[in-house]
Amino acid sequence: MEMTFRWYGKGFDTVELWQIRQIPGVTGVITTLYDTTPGEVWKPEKIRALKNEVEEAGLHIAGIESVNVCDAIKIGSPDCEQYIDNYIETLENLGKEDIHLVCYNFMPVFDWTRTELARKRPDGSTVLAYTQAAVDALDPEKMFESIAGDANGAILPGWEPERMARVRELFGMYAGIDNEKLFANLTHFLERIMPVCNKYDIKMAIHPDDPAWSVFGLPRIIINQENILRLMKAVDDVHNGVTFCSGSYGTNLENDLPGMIRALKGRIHFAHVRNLKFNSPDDFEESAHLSSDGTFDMYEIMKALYETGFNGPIRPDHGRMIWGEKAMPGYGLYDRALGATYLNGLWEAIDKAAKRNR
Ligand code: DNO
Repeated sequence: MEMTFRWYGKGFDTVELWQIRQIPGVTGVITTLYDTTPGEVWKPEKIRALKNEVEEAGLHIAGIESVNVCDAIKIGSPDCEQYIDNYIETLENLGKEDIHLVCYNFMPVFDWTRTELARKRPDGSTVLAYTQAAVDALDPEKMFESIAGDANGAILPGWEPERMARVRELFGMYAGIDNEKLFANLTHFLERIMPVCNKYDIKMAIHPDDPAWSVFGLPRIIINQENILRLMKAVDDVHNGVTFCSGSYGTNLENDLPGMIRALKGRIHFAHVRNLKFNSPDDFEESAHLSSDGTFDMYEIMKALYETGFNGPIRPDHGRMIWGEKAMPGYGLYDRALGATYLNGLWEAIDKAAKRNR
């Protein structure tokens, strides 16, 4: 595996590349062109400039998170073929720049959903949190305002203000789309892009829906082992793969995370590893990465990745806001750096133990 760190790009991220470079063991960044809108073709010059900037800082681009899929493709509206062509062109431009991993999601309207961006924990840190009761009480159109208010001025990934201004319209567009239709549109999209992925060896890695169930009555499909395996079989090409996000699949306590990793052997191309602390099955908060701070056994998660021969990038995921840092919620420097260090420690121990027992 390679330890990496998400970076939103200069001007969007409070963290700088030179700081990432100083986190022990981190060699790559997971980045994006944050100022592109879903559906737009990524220009070769912009990709090249981003790549140069990262390389000048002594790092490399380990993957893109995300090339967002626009709603037309998810809905399968008449203009979707044109948008798929645009996506293919973006992939081609990335492939030509030697970029071989793309994370994306297929969640309608909202990307990940949290109800609090700054819940205070007993140690004074603040974290993102989710309570089902809060979602049930909220009008979806108010969701954006309630999220934006706490965002420290940052634009959150997947919550672009231009899209959120059209929330009512977006809901209307998804009116006839149920889980099966969404699944069929996803399969169609993957079938169309597989040739370019094969040509440039680009591994597509679908990010799970977060939380892993339907919110506001919208369809959601990438939520459990059964559905993700169904998708792997439906387009049975190694370039159709998975972002294994422990914090997203883990929102549903019925998901056996190490078991899922084993079942997906060979198809996980990217891993987001973080912990959650459940106060009840309907209320969780994003704790520190350490096993004892949350509900998941992080050792077992890392061990399952190790034992299945995972060799893609891992990144620590959302961190707590600590030490007075002001940053995009979940994406400060300090706690994610602690997360990376902890995950590296687990990996080293697992690796050494495995080699000794051989
Ligand atoms: C949240 C992230 C997601 C993720 C996308 C992938 O912080 O994990 O926004 O990047 O869903 O497309």
